Amino acid sequence: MTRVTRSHQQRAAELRRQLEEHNHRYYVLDAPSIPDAEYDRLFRELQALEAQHPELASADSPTQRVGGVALAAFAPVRHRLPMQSLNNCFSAEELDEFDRRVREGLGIEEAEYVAEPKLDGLAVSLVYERGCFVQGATRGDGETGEDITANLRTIRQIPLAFRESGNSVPELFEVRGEVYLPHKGFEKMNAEAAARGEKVFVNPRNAAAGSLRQLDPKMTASRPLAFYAYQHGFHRGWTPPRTHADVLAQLRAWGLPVSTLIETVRGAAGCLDYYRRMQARRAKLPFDIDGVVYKLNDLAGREELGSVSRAPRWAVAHKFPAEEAVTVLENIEFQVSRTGALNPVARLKPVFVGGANVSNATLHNMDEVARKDVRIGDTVVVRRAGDVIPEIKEVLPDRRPPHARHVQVPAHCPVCGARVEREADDVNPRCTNGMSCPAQLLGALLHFVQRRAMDIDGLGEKLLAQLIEQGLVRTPADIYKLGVEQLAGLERMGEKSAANVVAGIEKSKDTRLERFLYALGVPSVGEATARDLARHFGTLEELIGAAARDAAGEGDDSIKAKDRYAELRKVPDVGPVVAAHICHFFTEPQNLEAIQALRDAGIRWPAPKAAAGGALSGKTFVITGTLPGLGRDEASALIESHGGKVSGSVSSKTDYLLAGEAAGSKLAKAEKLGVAVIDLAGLREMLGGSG
Ligand code: 5U1
Repeated sequence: MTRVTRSHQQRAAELRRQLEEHNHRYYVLDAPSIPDAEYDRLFRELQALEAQHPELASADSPTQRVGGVALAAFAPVRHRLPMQSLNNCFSAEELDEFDRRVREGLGIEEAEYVAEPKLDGLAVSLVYERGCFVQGATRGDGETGEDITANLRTIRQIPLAFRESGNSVPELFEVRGEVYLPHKGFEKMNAEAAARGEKVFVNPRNAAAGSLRQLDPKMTASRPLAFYAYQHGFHRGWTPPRTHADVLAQLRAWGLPVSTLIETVRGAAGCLDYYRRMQARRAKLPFDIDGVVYKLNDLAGREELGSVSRAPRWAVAHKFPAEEAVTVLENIEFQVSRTGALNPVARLKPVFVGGANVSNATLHNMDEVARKDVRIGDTVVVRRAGDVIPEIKEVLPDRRPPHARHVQVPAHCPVCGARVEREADDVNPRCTNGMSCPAQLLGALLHFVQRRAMDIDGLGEKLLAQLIEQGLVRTPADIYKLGVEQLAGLERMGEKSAANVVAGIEKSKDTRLERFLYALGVPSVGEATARDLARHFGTLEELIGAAARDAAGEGDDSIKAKDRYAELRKVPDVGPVVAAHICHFFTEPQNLEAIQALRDAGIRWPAPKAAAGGALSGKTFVITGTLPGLGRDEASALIESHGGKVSGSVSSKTDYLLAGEAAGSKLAKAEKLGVAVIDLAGLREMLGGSG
């Protein structure tokens, strides 16, 4: 090894610059300017130089795309700003509705939109620190994703460093976009898998998802994944331009791939025209798209409109119609869900539709079966849209055979034999056996152990079914009594696997309150509501206390319907129906016993930090206008770090409007609703002079 000299450093820098440039031309612009052999020669020269002088190594060198060792698991990453989802529209009328809401919300005659293809891939977040790619994550539940940095680095279209340097590069910048698998890559990957005698992927989306979730980045590197950037996320040290189109131009200038199919259009008519043109081009595109996305171009207008229920009001996905196929319905069976509902499921003669083999389709409920007059033996149209569960669209009555027959709801549960009942206001007949029904128990346990709930590694459906069958698990708390000796005796379980499962169970005891609440399976409480409950109440005791107080008012006829469940309804996004479910769940003695048993088993979570005890705990803020010296993201982070919640729009649940200069319609609405309006100084005062 020779001593590294200035000329070595210069040569390494020059090689990296050239390689990045060729990479960009090849992968992003699709316009290579040198032959592959020449690229390989430059690459090998850099590799040799770095091997000779390890001091020259740099994480953003093109030689370092596939590096590091295989991981044991992906670490969680909390997104600095939630990764929202999009509302969908399926018709020109729904598009008009969306456009009308945007125009009315902003008080304008015509809105300008950026129209983009909606790729059928996986949303990811890429964080660049001073222009260097430092962290990549999956969307996860929108608030917390998984750290897949090493895998994303292997995607050649993702620049390891921005193409610009100096003052124009932000201190911190988050790019959002979609990882997808082009058709060619998908075919190549499946041909290779078939040649090895392995299972092939059914569609590019599944193949892309599987590739990104490889613990060994070398595996991901071997998959021909691609990426398109479509949005900015959190940023520091960057002043956003006026429009989304300008943001996209900036992303392109930094070297990120942005779809060339993106256009700026005017009004709903411009959107619809774009939709029709994309629909016509869809079959010829080199990748799957399942619709188009329209986003308000004006960024200030977006701030005004805000979000509702975790989706922005300023954007919408216009989905292409679902794909359909005709097949024969061979049987209707009833599946018992974790809530005891007997859901009719159509067993079909297998048919390929919407990129997947389909042999089961949902029939939703018996009202739907009656409405569509579905009978066993019928020829039916099956519809499948994207990753949505396939459904029976309609029956073809002309093709009904004479032996076609109606299906009856069984009087007894097909799994446990208990009585089935249907209450007057319920669309579903239900098994009346609660957790004593193995199907309900299995459903509840599968929900309980899933990754986003208690996250117990190794406890899959087959193992849980065996544990139930052998009577080893009758309640979720029984899971925590399992030992290696009991598990090792089960089918396909050695000592080592059993020890791994026990370790997974033990590890799951350290959790977070929101995960525990979600794991309990309270009717109509999904992950987002569980999180809101945990944030609002801070402790389980507070939540149970509020449920008890709300329940006490239930029998009081002097309380009007709209005032019922007042405490639970203080939680953002919790309305009367959800509040009633929460109230009933947390006052039912059996549920409280089950919760106590779990806590006795050792399940614990950290005491609430600022989130509950902070100066702003339980208060909901909306931010509007320009705040002196503080970006909106920073203001949101400040409020949240003191336990407050930031919402996108003013409603009767808003406690404070934090208003800066040039506050617009939100200020007027707050004044109309009597919401307290404060400025930045007022916020700082509430924080006791801190922040
Ligand atoms: N093209 C495109 N797809 N897509 C998906 N834009 C886009 N924006 C998204 C999502 C989820 O989210 C917005 C909320 C920024």
